[in-house]
Amino acid sequence: MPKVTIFGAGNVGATCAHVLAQRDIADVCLIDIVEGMPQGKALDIRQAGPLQDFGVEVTGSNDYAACKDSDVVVVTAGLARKPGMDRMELLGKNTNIVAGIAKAIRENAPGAVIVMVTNPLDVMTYVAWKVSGFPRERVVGMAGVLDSARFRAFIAMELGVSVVDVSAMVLGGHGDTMVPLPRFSTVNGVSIKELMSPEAIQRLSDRTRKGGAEIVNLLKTGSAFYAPGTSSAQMAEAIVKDRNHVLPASVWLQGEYGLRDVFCGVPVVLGKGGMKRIVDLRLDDAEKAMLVKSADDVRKGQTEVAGFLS
Ligand code: TXD
Repeated sequence: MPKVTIFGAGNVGATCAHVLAQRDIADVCLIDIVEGMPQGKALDIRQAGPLQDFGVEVTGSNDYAACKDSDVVVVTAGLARKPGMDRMELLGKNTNIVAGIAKAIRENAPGAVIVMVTNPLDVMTYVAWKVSGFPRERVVGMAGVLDSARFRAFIAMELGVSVVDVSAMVLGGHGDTMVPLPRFSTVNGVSIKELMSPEAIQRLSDRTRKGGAEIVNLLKTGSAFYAPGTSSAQMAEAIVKDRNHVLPASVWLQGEYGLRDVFCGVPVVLGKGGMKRIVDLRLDDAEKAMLVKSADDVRKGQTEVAGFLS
């Protein structure tokens, strides 16, 4: 049985663990610094096994070395902003957390594929890549899968059609400058441009860009986790099962889309060993300009964290 380790047994990490277990995809190891919590959640998920008909092993640990020999490591560990903490302070703290985890992965699971989830997503993926020293194929960030799922859900809600018929593509960094691509979004092969007014498409694109904030405002404490946890599980499944799934992921670009030395969300083929190839879509000028702007934002973040890493 393959092994997936999840750092951070909070809302997103525990949801991801449950989804992976439910589908009998892999043995799952949850790691967190809070004593007893990952062990307790692991046991709880295991006890859902007889009810949901799954039998994979689910374990919890406070020891980073428990990620030993994992095929995939999902990283959701991090701190949320506390009152009085500025953005840079949070960035420094999360950089330290992710760097410590990346080092442990390098030592204990040198063949793993890392799926980053912690925010700011693209910048934290850069930290994991830098510190692990892994080839770019084995360090991917989860954001596009979630952002596209949100866009798909909104399109289905608007048109009153089944979500399973809706495909959508959202590229760019995980932030306000993400790039929903209506031209590559379809309902059973029919472009949404044929099915919706330009105003409706704009409205749904904007709602997608602010999808995370919409949920934070409703929850008041904490952020979204069902769809983010399931998105992370989908990426882990694609890798473990070598599915060659085409989905957007944040990867280290080396000239693709005219972008270099930056982590940014683009469509990739995801399977055994991680990112197998980048799918180079032909973007029009407006789409390209939005992607460049989004990548510029990530680049600024990469420069900021470089200070914490040296
Ligand atoms: O699309 C995306 N990429 C995202 C990202 C979508 C949703 C959430 N996104 C980010 O994921 C979010 O902004 C956070 O940075 C992470 C995790 O979100 P979650 O909602 O799960 O946060 P929690 O519930 O606070 O969980 C974080 C856990 C918590 O249990 C801490 O104890 C643990 O991380 N933690 C650690 N674990 C291991 N090692 C260290 N050092 C550590 N520090 C904190």
